[in-house]
Amino acid sequence: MSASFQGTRAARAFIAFGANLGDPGDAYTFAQAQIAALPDTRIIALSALYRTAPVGVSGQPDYINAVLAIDTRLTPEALLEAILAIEQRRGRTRASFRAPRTLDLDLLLYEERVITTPRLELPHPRMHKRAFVLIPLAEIAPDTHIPGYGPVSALLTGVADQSVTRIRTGISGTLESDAV
Ligand code: PH2
Ligand code: MG
Ligand code: MG
Repeated sequence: MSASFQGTRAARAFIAFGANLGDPGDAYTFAQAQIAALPDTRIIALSALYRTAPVGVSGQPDYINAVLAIDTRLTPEALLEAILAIEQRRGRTRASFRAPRTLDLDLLLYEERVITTPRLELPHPRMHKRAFVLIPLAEIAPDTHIPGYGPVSALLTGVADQSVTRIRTGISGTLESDAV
């Protein structure tokens, strides 16, 4: 699924947002504005925010996760560099692998491209088993095909044991549960 703008075909790509330090609601707003300002790039859809239990790490605060769909004429490599630069502008430091973070932006998918380089792996190698990616992705694009794994919607039952709660943004960055 691709759109066309400025006369040239654009690629549909998906970016995962994550944060579990600082003000995640504000970080999501920041990320949206920064991604929208990238050259030859437009935001197509934004998922809600989700509060998620940390996966693969222990003793960390819950994460706030979301997924953005974009159309872009940047190459996958240029897009990756651009989102890593956005993390840096938010003051992201890499204390250690999987340390708590103020802003994590991961390139999940770029069309149905399969790329394996030291810098970039597409599709994102762990996305198919992470509810904190699959659930927000299914909210905005359930038919999305993950190369090697099939449609997003078919993978949801496999991650049903992972804790993910949809939330909405409240006033000045507070995050309230949607549950009533
Ligand atoms: N990111 C990680 C490690 N574990 N767990 C959740 N729930 N959400 C994340 O974004 C996340 C994680 C490394 O990037
Ligand atoms: Mg990540
Ligand atoms: Mg990352």
